[in-house]
Amino acid sequence: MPPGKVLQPVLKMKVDELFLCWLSESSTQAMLRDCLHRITAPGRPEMGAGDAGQPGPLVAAAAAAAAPARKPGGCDSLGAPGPAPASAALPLGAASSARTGPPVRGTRRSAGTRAVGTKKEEPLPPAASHSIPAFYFPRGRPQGAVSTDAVIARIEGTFAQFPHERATMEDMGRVAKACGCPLYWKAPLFCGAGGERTGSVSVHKFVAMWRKVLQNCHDDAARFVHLLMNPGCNYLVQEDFIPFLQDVVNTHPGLAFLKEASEFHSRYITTVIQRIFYTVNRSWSGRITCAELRRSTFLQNVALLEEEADINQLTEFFSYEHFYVIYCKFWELDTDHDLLIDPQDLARHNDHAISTKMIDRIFSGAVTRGRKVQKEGKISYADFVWFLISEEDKKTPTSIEYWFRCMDLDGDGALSMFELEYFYEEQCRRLDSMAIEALPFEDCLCQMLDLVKPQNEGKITLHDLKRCKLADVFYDTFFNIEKYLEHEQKEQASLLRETESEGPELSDWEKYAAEEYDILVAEEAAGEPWEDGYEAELSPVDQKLNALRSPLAQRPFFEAPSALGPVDLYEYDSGGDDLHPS
Ligand SMILES: [Ca+2]
Ligand SMILES: [Ca+2]
Repeated sequence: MPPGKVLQPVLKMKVDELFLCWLSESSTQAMLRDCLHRITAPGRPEMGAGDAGQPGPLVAAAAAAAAPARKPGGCDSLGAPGPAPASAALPLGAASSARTGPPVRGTRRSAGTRAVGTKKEEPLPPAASHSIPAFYFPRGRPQGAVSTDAVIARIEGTFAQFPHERATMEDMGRVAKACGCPLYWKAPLFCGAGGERTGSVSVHKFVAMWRKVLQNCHDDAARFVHLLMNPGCNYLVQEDFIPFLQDVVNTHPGLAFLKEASEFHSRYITTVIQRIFYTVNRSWSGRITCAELRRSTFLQNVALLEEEADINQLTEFFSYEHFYVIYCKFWELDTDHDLLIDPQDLARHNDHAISTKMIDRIFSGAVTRGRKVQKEGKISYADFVWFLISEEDKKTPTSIEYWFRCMDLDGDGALSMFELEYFYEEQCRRLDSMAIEALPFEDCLCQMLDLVKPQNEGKITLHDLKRCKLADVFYDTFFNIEKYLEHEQKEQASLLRETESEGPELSDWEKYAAEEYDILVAEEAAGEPWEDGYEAELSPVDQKLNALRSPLAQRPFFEAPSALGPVDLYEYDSGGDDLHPS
């Protein structure tokens, strides 16, 4: 017998029992009698009414609260697994998901229990239950009275200054400001009004579009998604970000030096899109929903683009230096420069630090998108972005998930002793070949269990690894020989101290990127890796460009940038096979 079916009636009986128990208390009866008097006596009818029907309204209100929640849930139907209700609304959010029976009941019961306690003095809970406020807003929480008319008037005033009251992309900065949006919303606003197709937007079309957005989308996350999404979707896929990022490349002062080098635009855009999905798309669905966007810091970063002229300060997504490091690292491995790398290429990363077993797992499809590339045994530049960030910072949630997917050979959501031994065996062999005595697996296992302290012995879950704060040490022990030896040299205690004192310091990734960038620039200054027409007196900006120009000059082919904004379209084509709803 399914346990749910047994459980639910029993819970209901318990609720009834508690209710009867409460009802039979003499204090309750006295209070009810008192309330009845108040109903019959004129003056305070609302209180009495609420009280007399106490259990009724409670249930009704809960049902009413659940009902509207179901509808927007349907909007999200295309079904990114999981992340529907915002975590901020957790206690009530749990009750909203109509399918999970127990939490709903749990909430109701605890409300009733609380009523028993407070009932005696003051009949408060029924009044509160009358107005359980709406708590699920997939398109943002409606703000009080926003004066749409004033905003529209401001927009119309701005358009009046343009020839024929039509705005081109160049005018959109002023339109964005009239809308009250951060400057770099200009391209999304332009796209949202169909400007991409026609080259300019009429005042009527824009106002109609923005009015609709203001009416339906109540916060920045919902608006941003609405402006860039494909009609009928409620999420953003990778290519939806292209117009926005192409505009950043075209107009951000921190990227001005990249202006003529249009061949690098697509590389930069590809990189930033991957970083956005890496950090924001916590569900790994390939679709960023409003809820995911809202939980992330992406829109704050978009707003910062306006204030920060040095794009390298925006290390989370937009940093040019970070892009530069990732691209150069890829370039070193992709010897034939077809923008694909095979397992042998990837194995050369960091001087063969990563085990072959792990390299094979990366190519197994556990952490990559796109069947086509996978079938040919190669991964793309976009996949490499995920790899490098995960490899160099094993403490972030996405990174911990990335390596967990790789190590969980059977995909059962736990790392078994067998799976750990499978990876450790190669580490031992490699240590042997370096004439270093490896710890027997049993001893290593003890150390690791001590480090991770899994909740259930005999297997390690994702949750265990996220909680333990030393996922990097754990992972490196099993597949990165170089970093494993590094960790070994440090005391575990000092590792912990390091972790604890971390705070808002640089992340492992930021440290890595900064160090590597300096090395690359120094190498470039010394004329080491690519020396064609290099001159020693170049500004750092020119150095950067030169460094990029030289590898690209050797490329056998290059896609011409399309009007939309050039990104490695084949990546999205192959990714699209997986992503399009069937
Ligand atoms: Ca290649
Ligand atoms: Ca497993």
